[in-house]
Amino acid sequence: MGEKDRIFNALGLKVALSGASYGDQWFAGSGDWIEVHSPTTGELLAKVEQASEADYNTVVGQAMKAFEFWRALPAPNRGEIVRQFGVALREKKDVLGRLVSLEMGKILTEGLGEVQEMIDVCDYASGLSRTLSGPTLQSERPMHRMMEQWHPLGPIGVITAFNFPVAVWSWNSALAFVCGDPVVWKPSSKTPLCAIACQNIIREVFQANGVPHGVSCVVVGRGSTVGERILADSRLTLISATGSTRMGKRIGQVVGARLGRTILELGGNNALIISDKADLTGALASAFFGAVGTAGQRCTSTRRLIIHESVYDSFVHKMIANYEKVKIGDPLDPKTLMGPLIDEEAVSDYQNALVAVRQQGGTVLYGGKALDPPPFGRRTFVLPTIVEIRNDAEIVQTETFAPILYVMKYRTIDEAIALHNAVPQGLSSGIFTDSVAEAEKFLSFKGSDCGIANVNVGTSGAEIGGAFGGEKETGGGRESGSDSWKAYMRRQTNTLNWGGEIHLAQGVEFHS
Ligand code: UN1
Repeated sequence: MGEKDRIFNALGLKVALSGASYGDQWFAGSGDWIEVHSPTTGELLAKVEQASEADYNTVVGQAMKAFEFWRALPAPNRGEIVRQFGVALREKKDVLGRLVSLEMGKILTEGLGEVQEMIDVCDYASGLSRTLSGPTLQSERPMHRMMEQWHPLGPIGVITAFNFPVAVWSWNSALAFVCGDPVVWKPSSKTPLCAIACQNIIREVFQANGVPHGVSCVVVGRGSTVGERILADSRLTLISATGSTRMGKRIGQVVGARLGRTILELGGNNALIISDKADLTGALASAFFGAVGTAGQRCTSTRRLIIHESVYDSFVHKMIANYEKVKIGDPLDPKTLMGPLIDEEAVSDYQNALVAVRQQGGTVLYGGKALDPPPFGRRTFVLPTIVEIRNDAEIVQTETFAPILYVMKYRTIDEAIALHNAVPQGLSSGIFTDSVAEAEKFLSFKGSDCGIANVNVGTSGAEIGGAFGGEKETGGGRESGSDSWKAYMRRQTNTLNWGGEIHLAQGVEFHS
């Protein structure tokens, strides 16, 4: 049995699949199939029949029904079921990590790391299920008490991108599940197999615990039909979406028009400042992983290096030496450091960005082209690329989801921070420095304007315990750790009078 068959068997996948599920059988009746090809070899992995609008309605109807049961189950019981999901993921870690590599193209250690993020967030959410707490507050009225409670919201919509085809769903759903919300998941049409596999794992756990169908739902479907339906559907109180800024603006408009809530985690344009006062060995390793890891297809990928002029030449030289050694090929081969881009469209984006680079005064220092001869005869493999260019070039201001790193010089730390912040996006950032003053300035209100700001740590590979998300065109949403759970619940402020006498707040007197 080949590797693909072994993965498929272990995860309940077949060559022809249906793309809609509320936990019972898979179904879909659109007659509209998508073909899923390996980004590495081009092999047809499977065909998936997408959900029609009617299928979508069936799924959301089930989610609405399931909410009645799910919200009544005590949160620690919900947490216990999410804990069991984490156990199931531990058992399937290897095979699910391999599926991520097979379908999405990231190297195996990163595929496994992605499943580890799922396990970590299950542990986190299960602990959290006992502490979804609100404060008690002091009332100005005698013998009154105030407090806050958090209640489940209802079914929520989760829209995810191809680049983290399993982890981002789990950050949202592990939290949503302990908070009492069913989840309707629309995965990227580029990676539906990962979604189907995740649903197969969780539905077994749910069935073993007597959870009714509808708490975990998947709809593989077109953005123009199912996607738009999700955005406009007022039964889904919250839409949590990961993807491009362009997509996020559309979601913000449509969901905003119905006064629904959103958690948006959109494009990044993440920079690392490399100070002359830094441990340059650590800086090099972090910049290299940030820029080349996942073939530059993380929203946290390092896209810009802002390097002190006194160390610029030697640092860039060492980066190039590292780039020259990158082994590009099959992501499931343990010797490979960089797999393919997701598809040929992504390669066109990479190539178009390089045309723009040349038109806008940039110089390609390394890479800049597709691999020749192409591994497996495929157009999806490109060289990781280093470009010297000005920060204000238009192409540097936009996120290209490819391994292109822009390098530039600075003189003073204030100039570095100004360059750092002079982009429309605000997800992740870092500075390498051993100077306390520089580090503190970078983390201060005058420093990085991003949702994530690190010292002597790269821009990508955040842990699940922190709130994840960013500012400006990144959309402002937060997922995963810290108090991100609050977005998945509704807050209720309570005032209780235990003294019997009616007192009006603000000293108002009102008698007949
Ligand atoms: C994403 O690219 O959408 O911080 C998520 C990281 C990962 C998550 C990335 N933990 O790079």
